This record gives sequence, structure tokens and C-alpha cells, in this order.
Amino acid sequence: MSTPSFVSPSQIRAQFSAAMSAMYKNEVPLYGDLMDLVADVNQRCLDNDPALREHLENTNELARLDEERHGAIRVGTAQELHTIRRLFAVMGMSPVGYYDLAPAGVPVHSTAFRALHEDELKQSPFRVFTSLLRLELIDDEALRNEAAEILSRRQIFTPGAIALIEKHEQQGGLDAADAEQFVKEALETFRWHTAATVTSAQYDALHDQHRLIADVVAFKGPHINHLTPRTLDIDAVQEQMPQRGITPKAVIEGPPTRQHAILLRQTSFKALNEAVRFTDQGDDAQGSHTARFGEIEQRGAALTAKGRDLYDQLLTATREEMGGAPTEANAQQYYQTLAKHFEAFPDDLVELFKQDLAYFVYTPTAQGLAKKGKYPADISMTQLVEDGDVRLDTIVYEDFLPVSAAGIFQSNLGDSGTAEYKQMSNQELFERDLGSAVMDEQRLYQEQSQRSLAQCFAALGL
Ligand code: OOG
Ligand code: NI
Repeated sequence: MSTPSFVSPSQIRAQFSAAMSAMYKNEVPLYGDLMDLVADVNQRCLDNDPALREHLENTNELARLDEERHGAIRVGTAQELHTIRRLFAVMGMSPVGYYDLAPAGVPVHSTAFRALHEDELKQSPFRVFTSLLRLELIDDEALRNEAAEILSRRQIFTPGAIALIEKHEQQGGLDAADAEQFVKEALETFRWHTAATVTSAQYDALHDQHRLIADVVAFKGPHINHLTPRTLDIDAVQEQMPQRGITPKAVIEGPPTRQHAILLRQTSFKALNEAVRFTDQGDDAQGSHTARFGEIEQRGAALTAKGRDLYDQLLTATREEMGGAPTEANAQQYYQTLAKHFEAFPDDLVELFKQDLAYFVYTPTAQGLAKKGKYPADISMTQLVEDGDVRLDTIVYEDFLPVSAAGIFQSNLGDSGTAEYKQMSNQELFERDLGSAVMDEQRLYQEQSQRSLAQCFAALGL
């Protein structure tokens, strides 16, 4: 049955992303201030850097820039993760990548739900970093059982959301009215609730185990804990945050400042202290909980497996030299050490291409098109690039980084609780709970780059 009246999943995702942003701005006004700062910085970058503007135009990123954001949630049970996957599927979002945060002392493992194809990403790049609490990492058995029991009693989806997810699965889509209703219903799952589901004593016990455990277990649902706009100059945002009354975390996570940005750089501001009401308390909220925060990201080139290995190696070397994760006290020294190690990572497009370190889209130039039909059949892309017949643009990295994610978690969990969990990462178990395999992000970038390569050769008559 084909029903032409279905709204595209990308349209639903765009609507949902806008609704989420409006809700979060209302709940956390500092997020609005941060968006204003990011908009100012981005405008200045575009005015001052015509090459950057041209690159973003060429890769369809300019139009989506103002719409671009990611959020993060933490769910408590396999059942919740499973249903969240079905909910995101309505919006054309699939699980990409597996992130194990346990080695960094955070008892979760995660994936990112996002659109897969560049045409869909262009319409809405909205993504949600989604973590599943690993209760099995709680060593106190009584507390572990109590947490599981509390979680088993909650229902984080509205009946309306469930009904529309099922309708979507049966029909293969939703019409405009259903889509609008779906966005409303789905939003409820991510809303903040002042009323906790536990007593203050239960909260304290969970919190003493790990603040994250309290955040997941003590509330009615997986409130969105941050929403992150994309900036073109994260150094400028980090520097200007204090002037706007926002306190940033100690260091920017990820690679250093470069001419050609790679992967992902992130920083955040400290979580808010919010009033909550425990079940043993009266109507006036008396307790407090810190969970929700703000984050900014700058996205750069997706790296090939070879490039990613080099990145991991240089980051590890930096951290080893520093004797661990950076702190407020050694931030400047950390940046210097990071920059020193990353001198080994080429910062020139042609070099990145020749050494197969990053993924590219290939655009024939006017000069190249003029030579159509006159090329030797065996001419290589390297030759075309070097002759100026093909323009290189890096493909933007759409995913996350586990070491950085751990840094973002930690900055908002307080610097205590950094015990390492020794248990093995367990992608298989995660995928079983999720109800599907996670996509391999390398494959997605490879395919995009192959598509572009084929189109470019075809346009040049090769
Ligand atoms: C997720 C932290 C990770 C990112 O951007 O790397 C993250 C969380 O705090 O739940 O959002
Ligand atoms: Ni984030």
C-alpha cells in the first residue's frame, strides 16, 4: 500500500528538533543565552572567512547550521531502550556507533540516533546521544535490585506515543495530523519533572553510588539533559561564555584548534542545581538535583579508520604525558601538549586526501568541466585534485567521541566518582537490548564519499 499523504521522516525530525529546542529553552533559559552567543559567533565567522562559507555552502551545511543541534538522554532499562529505538525510527533516526563509557568511570553504554544519508541530514541533522544505564556495574546488590525494581514500575512513553509508533510501523508512515500529534506525545518523554519517584533517603542512596544512577533511576523519565548548538568557532564561544554569565568547563574536549577542523570539539557549562520534590515531601519542592547543562560543539572532517587511529594515538599520547584527564589547574599546559602532539596530523586538505586520513566530497571545478572529453582515461583523482580540476571538501563528522563524551559526563557529575569500571564492554548485549545492530559509521562515510567520487568522474566524462 503506498500512501502519498505520509509526511517524510525528515520533516517529523525537523519538527521534533524545533519543538525540543523550544521546550528546553523554556526549561533552561541559559540554553537560550548560549544559542544567542553561538549565533553571534557564527555570523562573525561567516562574515570574516569566505573560504569557510564557501565550504559550508558546497557541502550543504550552511542552510542546516542554525537548525543543528544534538541532545542527550539516559534510559534505565532494556525495554526503554528498545522502545526509544522505535520512537526515533518514526523520525528517520537510526542507531549509529557503540560507545562504551565504563572505562572512563561512567556506568553506561551508548549509541547515537541520527539520520543516515546526506540528503536527510541536510533536512535535519538532529541527533540524540542515548545511554543505557548498566545496572550490573552497581556492586551493592541490594541497591541494584532496588534500582531495578523502581525502574520496572515507570512508563516513560505516553499511550498516545506508543499508539502512533505502532501505527507508523503498520502503515509505514504518518500523515500530517498524526505526525503533529506524534511530536507532541514524543516530547513528553523528554520533559523535566520536578516530582521524583523516590524518597529522599532512596535518592541519597542512589546518589552515593553514582550521581548518574540517581539521575536515571529517581525520575519519571529520561529528561533531555542537554541540547547542543553547533558553532563554527568553539574557542571564541569558550572565551566569551563568562562575559554572558555562563561558566564553561575547564577544557575543550577533542582535537586542538586547526586550520581544517577534524572530528568534533566540545565544551559545556556546569549543570544547574534544580529544585525537586521527593515522594516523602510535601508540595513545596525541598530537594535538589543537578543534571541538566549546556554544551557547544564544533564539527569538522570525518576521518577514515586510518585517520581515526592517528587521532586516538595522538590523544592518548597527550593524556599519558599529562598523567590523565585535564583539569582546571593544568588547562593551558594541556592545550600546549595537545597542540604539540597534533603537529603530526596534517592540516592541509590535499595532504589529508593523499594520506587517506579524511573523507571527502569531490566537486568538478569550472576548469575541470572545460576539459571534459579531453582527459586520458586513466587519470587519477590525485592528479585531478593537484591540477585544480576537482575541488575537495571534507565530509562533516556526524558522530561522537567516547573520550570526549566521558569528559562531558564527568564535568557534570562532579570530579568525584571517577572510578574505572573494569567490566568488559558489551556491544552484543547492548544490541540485544536495543533490538537491532548499530550501524558502522565508517561505512556510511565511505558510501557517501564513493557516491561523490562516482558523480564527479561522471561529470568530467570519466
Ligand atoms: C551524554 C554525554 C555525551 C556528547 O556530546 O558527547 C554527550 C550525557 O551526559 O548523557 O552528549
Ligand atoms: Ni552532548
